[in-house]
Amino acid sequence: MMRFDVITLFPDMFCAIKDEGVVARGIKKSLLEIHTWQLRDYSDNKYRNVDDKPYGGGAGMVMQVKPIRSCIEQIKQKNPSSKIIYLSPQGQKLTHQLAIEISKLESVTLLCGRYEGVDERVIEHDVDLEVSIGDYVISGGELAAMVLIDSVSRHVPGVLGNVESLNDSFANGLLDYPHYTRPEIIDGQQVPEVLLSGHQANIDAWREDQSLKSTKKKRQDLIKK
Ligand code: 4FN
Repeated sequence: MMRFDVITLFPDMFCAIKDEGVVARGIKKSLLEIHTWQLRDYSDNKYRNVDDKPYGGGAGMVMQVKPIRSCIEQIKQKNPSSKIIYLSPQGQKLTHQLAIEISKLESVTLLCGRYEGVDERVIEHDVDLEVSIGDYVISGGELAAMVLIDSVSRHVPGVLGNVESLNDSFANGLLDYPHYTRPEIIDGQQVPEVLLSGHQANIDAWREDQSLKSTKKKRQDLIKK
């Protein structure tokens, strides 16, 4: 059983993964738990603010230490060993390998940034690991947290069905081979002959070759030295 706690200003966004798909099935099978925490509940004022102006001036607002620390403290009361991960552009890039590593943890707390992000003292004192999903601007850490939860959950034993796990094509670090389904011909486009041959060894060899060719052509960077 793997447990995710998520600290966010937008807990409702997480119904996108809680209600549908692989993660939802993992929850139904009691292999995963996702708990969201509304950061505003840990505000210390009646307006429920959790942000303030940046020291040194400049645009935007910064998420304050106090509400985040109070929320983490509450989460750690039940799960003292939970690793705190801050989703941020400064983080270590999320890869297949890192997803596997994170899936070995029993309990993970994901901190989602908004505005200009969190006060640096949270990162220094409270965060165990910073993770980034890629180099582009996004408006909040929530989508990144959902990407992480999805990619990590797939590696929790039992979450994927047998069929899905067999098709974990990235296991060899290469791009997938092309896929075809019925009909055999559509608008003059044919399914490659070998896939209809019933000769499994030939099919496997063809797919391996297609994977390698596609990776060399489209993603040279994925080819191991
Ligand atoms: N993003 C860049 C440079 C400067 C700012 C950003 C940016 C959300 C709170 C962070 C972004 C990307 C990948 C979280 C981006 C991620 C975020 C992520 C993220 C609101 C502050 C912010 C150089 C990457 C283009 C906004 C680069 N993975 N700031 O997006 O949280 O996890």
